[in-house]
Amino acid sequence: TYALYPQRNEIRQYDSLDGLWTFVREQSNTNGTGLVNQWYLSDLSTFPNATQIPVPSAYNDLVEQREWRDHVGWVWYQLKYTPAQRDQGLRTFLRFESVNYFAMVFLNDKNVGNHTGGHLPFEFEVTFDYTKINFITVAVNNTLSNSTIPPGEFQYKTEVYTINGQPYSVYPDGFFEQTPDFDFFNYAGILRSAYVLKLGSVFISDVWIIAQANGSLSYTITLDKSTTGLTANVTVSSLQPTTGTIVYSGTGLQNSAIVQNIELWYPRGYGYPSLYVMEAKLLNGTQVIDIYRETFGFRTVTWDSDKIYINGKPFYCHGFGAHEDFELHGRGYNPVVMIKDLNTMEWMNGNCYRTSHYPYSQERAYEADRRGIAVITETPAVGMRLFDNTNLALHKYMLTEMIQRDKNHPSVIAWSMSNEPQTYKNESKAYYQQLANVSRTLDSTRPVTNVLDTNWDDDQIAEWLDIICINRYYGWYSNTGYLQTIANSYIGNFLAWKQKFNKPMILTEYGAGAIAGLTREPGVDFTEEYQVEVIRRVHMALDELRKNGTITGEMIWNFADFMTSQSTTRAAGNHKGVLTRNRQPKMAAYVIKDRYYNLTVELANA
Ligand code: E9O
Repeated sequence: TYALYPQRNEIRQYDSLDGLWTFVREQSNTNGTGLVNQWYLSDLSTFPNATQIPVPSAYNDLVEQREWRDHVGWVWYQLKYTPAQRDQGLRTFLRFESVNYFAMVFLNDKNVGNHTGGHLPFEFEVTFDYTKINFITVAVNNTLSNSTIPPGEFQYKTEVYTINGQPYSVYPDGFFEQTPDFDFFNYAGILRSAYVLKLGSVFISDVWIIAQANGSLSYTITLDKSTTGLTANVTVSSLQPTTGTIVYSGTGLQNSAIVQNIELWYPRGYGYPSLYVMEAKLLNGTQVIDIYRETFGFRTVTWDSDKIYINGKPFYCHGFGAHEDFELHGRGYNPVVMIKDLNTMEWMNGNCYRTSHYPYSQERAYEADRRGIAVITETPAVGMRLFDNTNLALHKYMLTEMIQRDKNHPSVIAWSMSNEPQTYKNESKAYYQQLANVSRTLDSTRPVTNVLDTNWDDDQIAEWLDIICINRYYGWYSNTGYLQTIANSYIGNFLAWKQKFNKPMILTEYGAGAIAGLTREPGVDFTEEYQVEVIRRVHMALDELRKNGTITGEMIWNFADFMTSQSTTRAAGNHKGVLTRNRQPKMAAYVIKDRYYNLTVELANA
């Protein structure tokens, strides 16, 4: 699989496959009726239950039927695609930015490839038939189990009474419950854009750029197949704030240099997020056979036992845990929502976010680069509880795909291996040691972290981490209603972690649920006042922990309300957002905005 974000230029072309696809839903939890009957051989639009569903989008919230929203199992997408005659002779690939969860891709009568896991891209080389309309069919299965990442419980249920000698069955035949082991709705389908990539017989399959604050630049260009006699012309020029000043030019598929007079990439508040673009021209003799242009920035992330540093300056991140989540399209990519989200983060003076709990779209990563927002990028692993070799192999694969995809983004300051795994279990120790090694082997320039909800005295993996990220909910999940206990609970807990591990720490989640408009004085849980009171108390603790060097960042949970599966603790979703699901502020948003403003000013003057 290839890592580069699709690009159109003088050489490279692609067709977008976004738009309406024919869509057929199998009944929940069938054993693949469509596969057995080879639905990919049929024109699915002729099926009586066929409809159209937009790509990109989750399908769950687009139809007014419970069975649609709560569907578990196979759905089928199909698109008719007529390749252009002039493209014969090019190599073609079907590329998907995110299909959740398991995807089988067919072109006409062939299964061209399968992919496991949402939120990371994949592509398969295909051969179109240039004499006819081609059928692109994608079968998607969203079933979660012990061996999916993220995991879920799948359970058949029966309960039979004997009444007057007759069996009386509570549940309908075949009844099952699917419960995700995580607190967000398992939105499914083709969640991000799809493409037909059109490339030459040899092409650039990867560009890996390492650019540090001292001006050191090294790059490696990988070709899709090993070929002798090809070389590359590489130039690096400024992109923002100035455009077009060439700072480096060289040749070869691999090279390194010290580049003079560069401007560094800084997160907002600390400096300007200067960007450069590397243009790689692949040459066969004098003929240019491929071009790829990748943005990047010169910056260095380091850390000691207390802090993260960006370009040698201590960096304190103040931002958000978030979700890609919105009405109607669920987790489907939408540039409108993405831009509104990033603008609102900036309005609240945030300087960072974590891609909880899966890698966000690449479009967002490029925007974070441009805006100077620091990002902790997280794999799709949330709720891990089973640390066996099957999961380890898949988890390594996902971590690798993620790092390969996002390695060139200066905004990415750390890799998070997972969120809240059950790392009080002994088996987690060896498992995470191996994962941390994968991260460091692939990318030695960024710290590796994991978001923990264990405690300092039972956690098994903190020793493998460069930065310890912790989620804590004093005053919400514990000591509910007892505001006076909050500050000391945080301070005591963080000092205990620090004493044991002596590593930089970030509070990656804290907060309280509030239903927008529900108010009461004095506040009680789920009112806007209570949310404000809790986070003010947490901020008192954070100020102390920040000033004494215990923590290097804070992120409130959550940026906005988001959808979850149904539970008695969730009222049409999780309401810990400081914004509503429609991105309108609750009272808490103004508290965060003020705090992050003050932090921005204080840190800039530090
Ligand atoms: C993960 C996030 O996806 N952390 C959860 C968030 C939440 O709001 C969820 O949305 O529930 C918090 C986990 C807190 C664990 C502490 C439980 C203590 C029980 C007494």
